[in-house]
Amino acid sequence: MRPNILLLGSGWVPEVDALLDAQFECHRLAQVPPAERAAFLARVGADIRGVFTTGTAGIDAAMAARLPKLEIVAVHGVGVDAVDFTALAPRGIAVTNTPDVLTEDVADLAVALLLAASRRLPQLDRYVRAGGWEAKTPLAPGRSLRGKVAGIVGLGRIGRAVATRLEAFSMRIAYYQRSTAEVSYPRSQSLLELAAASDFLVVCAPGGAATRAMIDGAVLAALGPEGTLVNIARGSLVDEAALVAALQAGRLGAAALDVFADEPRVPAALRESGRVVLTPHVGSFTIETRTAMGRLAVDNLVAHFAGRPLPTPVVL
Ligand code: 8YV
Repeated sequence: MRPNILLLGSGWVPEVDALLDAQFECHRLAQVPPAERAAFLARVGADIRGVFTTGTAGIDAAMAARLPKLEIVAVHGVGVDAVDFTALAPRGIAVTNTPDVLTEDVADLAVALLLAASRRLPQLDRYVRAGGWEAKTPLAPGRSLRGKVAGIVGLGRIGRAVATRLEAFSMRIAYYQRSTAEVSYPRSQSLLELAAASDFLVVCAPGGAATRAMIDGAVLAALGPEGTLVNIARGSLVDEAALVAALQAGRLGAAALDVFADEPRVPAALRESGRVVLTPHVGSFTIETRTAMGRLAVDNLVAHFAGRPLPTPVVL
């Protein structure tokens, strides 16, 4: 009898669905109309032994409670902040994620956002489309990167990959995180100190209770009217109301954001702002990386049910 798997969220490539269907009895919650989900879970919940979920969907305590035979949660993503470990750990439920395979593409998007904000690519694109060039409408210049300070918040795998790329633009790198990393970049004593020293603050730290709203009004004010916030991590790290207020008051220069507090909802004030670049949480969204993430998540499930060691367990 093939193990029953519950799939939460969406966003993996079709090849991954095929891999899952080849190994497991798959139950896809996203394909069930919202009004019918409770009945669906009441019907299949007791048979579910594995969950395949995304970094943003995760699994909460209420869902875990409906799955009494749950043994493993495979997260298609590196971030596990949406997984309720307090509900899973006492039951001995394993959690896996997909580190490393997405590092380079997420770092690429951070740099793309930083460049888009500094060189004002969305504004320039709109300018050309709207005929501003032919009409000789005045145009504001961008800002160069050379010699500027990129402050990296969280120098983990992705933070380091971002730093390496930005060094190639002759930027100066600084960072802040609680522990000191074995790198030659200077570590600021506090997030506030890093923001004050930075022209671009690039948020790469994990989400979760420890980092919630750490980018607050004071940090944004320290980054300043010529500073730019780049966030490719989690929306929860930023106090979004404070961000909107800082942009509106001109206390912050610009923001380039791939992640938001309440995805997929983006505050109207951000959507209407001329100082922001917005993307819909797509750091890992390339065919290559999403295929690699999906395969790794499936490999974890297969290893678990074959009694083999998990390729990428999350160890807290
Ligand atoms: C995806 C992510 O949005 O890896 C993460 O933590 O946020 C992303 O790669 C998501 O997990 C895709 O399923």
